[in-house]
Amino acid sequence: MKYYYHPGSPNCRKVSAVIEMLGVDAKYEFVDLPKGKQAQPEFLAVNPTGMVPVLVDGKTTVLESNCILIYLAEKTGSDLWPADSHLEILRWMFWEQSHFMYATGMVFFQKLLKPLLGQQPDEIRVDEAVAKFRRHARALNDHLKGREWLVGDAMTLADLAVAAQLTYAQATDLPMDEFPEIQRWYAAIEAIPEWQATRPALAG
Ligand SMILES: N[C@@H](CCC(=O)N[C@@H](CS)C(=O)NCC(=O)O)C(=O)O
Repeated sequence: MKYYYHPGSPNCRKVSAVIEMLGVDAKYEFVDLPKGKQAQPEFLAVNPTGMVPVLVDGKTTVLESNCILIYLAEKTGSDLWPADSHLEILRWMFWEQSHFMYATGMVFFQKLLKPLLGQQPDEIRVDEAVAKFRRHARALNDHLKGREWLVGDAMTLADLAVAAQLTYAQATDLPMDEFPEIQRWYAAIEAIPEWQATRPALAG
C-alpha cells in the first residue's frame, strides 16, 4: 500500500495513527504541501482534488480520510469499526467533516499557517470560526457526559476522526477549558502511543 500524506495535516494524522495501531504495512509518501506538490499533475492524477491523505492499495485508490479509515478497518477486521455501530460512527464522521473541521481548520489556517506565510490573520474569520467551534463543541461535550467514548463502550473510528480536528486546539488557543468532558475524553486519546507519535511539531 502507498500512503500519500503530510505530517502536519489533521486528516492525515487520523490515518497515520490507524495505520500504526492496526499494524498495516504502508509505504509513506510525503507530499510537500507548502511547496504546492499537491497541485502538480503527478499528484492530481492520484487525487484530482489535490488533497492528502490518499491510500493506494493495488488497483484501489481510496480518497477522503474517513473512507480510508473504514477501508483499513474493514481490510483488517478491526474492532474500531464494529458492525452494529456503523450508522452512529458515520454520523460523527460526517459531523466532523462538515462542521467541526470547518471551525478548527479555519482557526488553524488563520492563526498558525498565515503567520508562517508572512500574512496577517483575518480576525473576523477567526471570531466566526471560534463561535462555530463553541456551538459544535458544546454538542460534543454534552454527548460525552456519562460516556467514555463517542459510540458504544469502546473506542471506534469515530473517536479518532473527531479527535484529529483537535490536534491544534492548544496551539490555536481554542477555548477547551469550557468543555471539560471533551478534555477528559481527548486525554484518553492522547494516551495512545500511536496518537502521540503522530503529533505534528507545529502542535507544540
Ligand atoms: N475531506 C478531506 C479533506 C482533506 C484536506 O483538507 N487535506 C488538506 C490537509 S489537512 C490538504 O491536503 N490541503 C492541501 C490543499 O488544499 O491544497 C479528507 O478528509 O481527506
